[in-house]
Amino acid sequence: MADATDYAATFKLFDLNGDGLISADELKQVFEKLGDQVSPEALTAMVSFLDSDKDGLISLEELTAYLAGPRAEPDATSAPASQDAAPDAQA
Ligand SMILES: [Ca+2]
Ligand SMILES: [Ca+2]
Repeated sequence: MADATDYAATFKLFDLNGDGLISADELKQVFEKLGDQVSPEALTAMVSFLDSDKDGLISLEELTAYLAGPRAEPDATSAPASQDAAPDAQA
C-alpha cells in the first residue's frame, strides 16, 4: 500500500521550480528554510545517494524508491569537516 501521492507531496516540497526534478540547489534552499546550514559536500552526498541514474538530479521515482524502500540513512552526518575556509583576513 504505497501512497504515491504522499511521496509526490514530499517531492513538491523540494522541487521549488516545479520542473519535476530536485537539484542540489533546491535541496539547499529547503534546508536553509528549515534553518539548517548544509555544506556543499553534504548536499552532493545526499544527491548522489538518492540519484540512482546519476544524472545529478533527483526525480520523483528516485525519491519514491528511497522513501518506499528499506530504511537506509544517507551518510550526510559524516561529511568531511576539514574545509577550514574561514574568510577571516587578519593580514
Ligand atoms: Ca526543480
Ligand atoms: Ca536522477
